[in-house]
Amino acid sequence: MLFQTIASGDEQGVTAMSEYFKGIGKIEYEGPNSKNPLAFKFYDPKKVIDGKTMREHLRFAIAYWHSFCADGTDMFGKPTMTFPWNDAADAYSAAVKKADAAFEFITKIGAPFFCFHDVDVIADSDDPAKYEENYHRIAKVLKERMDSTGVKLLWNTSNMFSHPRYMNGAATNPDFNVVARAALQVKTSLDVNVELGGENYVFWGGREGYMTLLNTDMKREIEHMGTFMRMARDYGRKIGFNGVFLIEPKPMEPSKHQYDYDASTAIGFIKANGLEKDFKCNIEANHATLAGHTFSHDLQVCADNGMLGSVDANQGDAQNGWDTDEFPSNVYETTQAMRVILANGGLHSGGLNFDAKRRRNSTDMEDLFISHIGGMDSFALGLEVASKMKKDGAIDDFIKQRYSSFDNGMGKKFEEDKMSMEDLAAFGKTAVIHQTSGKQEMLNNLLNSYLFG
Ligand code: XLS
Ligand code: CA
Ligand code: CA
Repeated sequence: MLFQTIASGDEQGVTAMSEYFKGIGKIEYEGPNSKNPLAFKFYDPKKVIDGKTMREHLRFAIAYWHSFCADGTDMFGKPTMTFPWNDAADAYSAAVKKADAAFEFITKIGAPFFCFHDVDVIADSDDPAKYEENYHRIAKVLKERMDSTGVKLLWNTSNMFSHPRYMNGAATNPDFNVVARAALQVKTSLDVNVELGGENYVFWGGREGYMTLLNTDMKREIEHMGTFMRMARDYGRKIGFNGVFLIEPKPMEPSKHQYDYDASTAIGFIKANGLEKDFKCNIEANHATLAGHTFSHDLQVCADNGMLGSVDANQGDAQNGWDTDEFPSNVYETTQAMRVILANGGLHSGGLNFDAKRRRNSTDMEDLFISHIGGMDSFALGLEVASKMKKDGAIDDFIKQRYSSFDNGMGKKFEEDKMSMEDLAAFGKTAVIHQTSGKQEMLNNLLNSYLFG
């Protein structure tokens, strides 16, 4: 039994908790030679790299929706997983049990943070007053579990894509009534965020987009989204939300065209709406690849713009164009991601949130642990290798050298914006051009030697 006191639960007649993940204790680091599937091979939370522990660098978070809500249902099949915490007399008791299971899991896996949507932590209600009341009621339970375990809230968000009222969008809905109903969810989620001391608040706009221009005024919809986010920003600051607002880009799915297509688009939107002091991006690996980029590309775009807020750590499937939300296992990807993150001075108030689900046929309870262990180990490996790359400096030096013609003389003047087009063209008349190799294969080989050398 992990928790001795469950005041809010007891109050409501929910009896003291049972252990949901029986037979599984705290997951420990056992090192690369361990054959124990329930142990970390590479994630050693206390190991210091570049002056910070792995735990401080990686700031892992557990996603409530995939880990404690999704039951394996897909477009073609029924649930494959049954959760003991769903077996309760009423929605509130079920939510308390789910919270107990969640905090048992988060504590045993050793993640410092968690993330949730409003309707992950308590059943949705069509009655607005009930929605608010139920959400605040479960927030008290979450607060108590957070206080007793030390687990913190990386971010929460509002699910404004599942309910049929949002079929035409939330903040971008052509019906003002729906926009206002969406505001109730965002306002309440911000209230709960402040109550729980959240470090960030996320907007992911799955339905903020459109299917056809034949029924859509795109300009008006995007302007509405800007107005809505400024209102959210102002309200958050008013009630003492000191964290970072995050936009999570995704190009499509469920909408055909989504307004926050990728990091570049989201940053353009943030700047166009005067939100740059309060907003950054939450980059999901699988969304970046859906947009036709690499994960590290979108991270780099954010880092270059001072907009790297947080990360949804997962991976897609190279053979299809879906958002498969797999647990990260591709160490090339995690290494390149960690290289950008280290150069960014870390994740700051962000973290690595496992927005990832075990496959629907990975049905043992222990698979929830094994999948997270794999994801955490993959990022720990990525961190180790990225730090080696940084220390060695060969790749950074190569890049620096590649641009050295801008370090002095006319090149420097150009970078300092001190040349006219006539000056530049005159220089072009006499410029001597040598063919310079980009050396991509050599750099790939170098990356392999950092990984496996
Ligand atoms: C869906 C998104 C979603 C956000 C939070 O594709 O990843 O889960 O992270 O609403
Ligand atoms: Ca996500
Ligand atoms: Ca996703």
